[in-house]
Amino acid sequence: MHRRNFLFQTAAGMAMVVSPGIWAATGIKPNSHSVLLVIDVQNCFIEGGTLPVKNGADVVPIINRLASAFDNIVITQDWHTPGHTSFASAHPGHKPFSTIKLSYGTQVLWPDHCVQGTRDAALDKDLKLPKAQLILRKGFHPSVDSYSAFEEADRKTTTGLAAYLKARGIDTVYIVGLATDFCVAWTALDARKAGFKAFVIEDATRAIDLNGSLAAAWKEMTAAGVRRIQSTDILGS
Ligand code: VGL
Ligand code: ZN
Repeated sequence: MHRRNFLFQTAAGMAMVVSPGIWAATGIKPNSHSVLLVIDVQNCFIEGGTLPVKNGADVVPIINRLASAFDNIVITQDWHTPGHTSFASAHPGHKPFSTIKLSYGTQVLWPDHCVQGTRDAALDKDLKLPKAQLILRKGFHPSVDSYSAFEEADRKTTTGLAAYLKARGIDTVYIVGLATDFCVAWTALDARKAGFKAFVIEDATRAIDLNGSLAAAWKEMTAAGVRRIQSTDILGS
């Protein structure tokens, strides 16, 4: 007997094949209202840098491949002043990877990293994103950190990214880069808060994973409606 399949787009842009009783994801299609947000793929977060994320370099070829599926690409750079408040070295007696209370809340203290204008802060040389339309720098206020590409850690100061994306008619963000549990997660959560649909492409991210931070980040992202997908969901296998 002939069985009919119905192919249609969901609100999230995911094509679903529906045959009697079966739902299967067959692909997620970014469109002209989507942006690929490439978070902090910088020397500092890759082997040989000042705050290396394990296997951080692995995301680069995946991101380069994903780029072909997007009309809109935005890159971010963590871009700290020397002596930035997120550096343990700015707080005598405190060690990297410990936490401290600052005026805006609890801050993880990091090794000095991604200092403005240094080679360490430059984008990874193998990242090939000639189509990227904006490079947004964040974390440049000496006394406020900014994991999120949307809003600084004081939860008051905007980077302007939500307004920029909305002015350009973008309603959906696909997030990749470093690190899954810090800048990627905070960006994804703020994207939801600002009203965007948000996908994190898991295999195009790598994590720091400090005291269970990776599991906690996925839990929070999932609860906020962030969709966890793989690059093959977009590119096929
Ligand atoms: C990041 C720690 C400190 C990140 C930035 O890009 O995830 N993590 N600064
Ligand atoms: Zn930083």
